[in-house]
Amino acid sequence: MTTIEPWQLRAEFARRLSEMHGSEVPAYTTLVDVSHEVNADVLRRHGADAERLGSISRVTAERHGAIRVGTPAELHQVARVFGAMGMHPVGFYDLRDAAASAVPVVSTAFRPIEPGELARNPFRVFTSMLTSADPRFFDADLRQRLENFLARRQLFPPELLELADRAQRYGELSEVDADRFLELAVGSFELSAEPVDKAWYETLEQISAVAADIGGVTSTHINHLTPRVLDIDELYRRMSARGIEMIDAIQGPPAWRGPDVLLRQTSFRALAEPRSLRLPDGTVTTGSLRVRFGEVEARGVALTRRGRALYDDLTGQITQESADPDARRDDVARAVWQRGFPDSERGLIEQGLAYFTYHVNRRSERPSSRLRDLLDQGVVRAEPIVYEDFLPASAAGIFQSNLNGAGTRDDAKDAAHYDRDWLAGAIGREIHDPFLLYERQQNDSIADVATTLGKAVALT
Ligand code: OOG
Ligand code: NI
Repeated sequence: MTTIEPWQLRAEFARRLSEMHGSEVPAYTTLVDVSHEVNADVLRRHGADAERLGSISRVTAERHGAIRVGTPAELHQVARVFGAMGMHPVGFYDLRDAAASAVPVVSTAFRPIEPGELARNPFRVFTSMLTSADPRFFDADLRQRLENFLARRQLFPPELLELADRAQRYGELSEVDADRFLELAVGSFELSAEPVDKAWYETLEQISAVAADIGGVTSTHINHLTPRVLDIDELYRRMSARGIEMIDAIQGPPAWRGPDVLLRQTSFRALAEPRSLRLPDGTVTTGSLRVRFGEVEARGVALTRRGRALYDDLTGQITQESADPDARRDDVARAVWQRGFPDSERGLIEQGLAYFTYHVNRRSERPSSRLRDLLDQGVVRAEPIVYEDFLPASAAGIFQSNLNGAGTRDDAKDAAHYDRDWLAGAIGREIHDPFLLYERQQNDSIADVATTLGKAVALT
């Protein structure tokens, strides 16, 4: 009997989700088409160099999704469904303070964590949970109503959760079960036709459009599905030229002459989608809601903690210097980077700013124990480890630029505390530290180099 492994479930889930989302949001299909065109052009122009941060087949299939849920119990169920597909929670993002507008969520990303699994299919889902206990957004009465509403809904059918648990327990599903699992999983993220209670939705919308999208409806849905592109500046130009309204900026590091690092993202604005609304007198009409947008991203090398601190510092400098009304943010950003960031991979290695794997090119009679010398001699080469995660400021920027009103937040009240340990406890799983995952991959490769050369080697 043929059995289906977690990575096959993940790849097929990503494929079917993409098909479903394309039928719901046609502009997404345009975004995917334009991304493919840009990628083909970059590949033609740069040849093998274009694939330094991932093979073209990986990049072409690569997507991240974004979903939003209301409670720890719902997030726990999400962890079961994604766990079946070999996707584990990585990182903790608190977007409540990263955004100027009211974005009352904390988030994690479910993704594969082993290099081999990432190579098979890197599908990841940025998953946000409403912070209903935060009194800056929800007073006691509204919190109670919200939590009662959320407690009554069911996002995932029990059959799906049972199949997910079976997949986790046995590490595989039969073909028949896999097909049923995928059908139910994709169905759980479709936009529901169930009428939205207009008054309740609007009550939450006054606080935050994100709160209304999560807690104002009885189901969840995929908010966006993001393709990866090799030249995001070119993509931005081509989408704008097609008359698609993009947000003002590309989030993340600037376009510059040095290596691509971390993550650059941009999006087209949320589109009005017809939704069925129930009015207070019980009649049902068709209205429209603007919630779902389209996003695209370019990925670069993963930074170490030190590299990340430098990134955050430069980002702060850019914000400060572009406050000057005569300054153009793009020019400021490029200047700040040229001044403060190494413009070569070798520079990143020297300063311990980014993660790489190391590989032996050729044997050597008496090899040095310093990786730096081995690189100079061409005995060893370094390959960048691609950043698989997200950036809180960019995520907040993407959320925010797709909200119409700023919402309300009462900063006189104390924030409710949520952190990584709390989230791990709530979903009963470890939340992986992204830095440790990259570091392990780098260290494993250095250990392999040492084994091959028959000599202990070290990075410094
Ligand atoms: C998530 C927004 C953040 C990203 O890629 O940083 C995000 C959402 O809108 O639910 O998707
Ligand atoms: Ni996203």
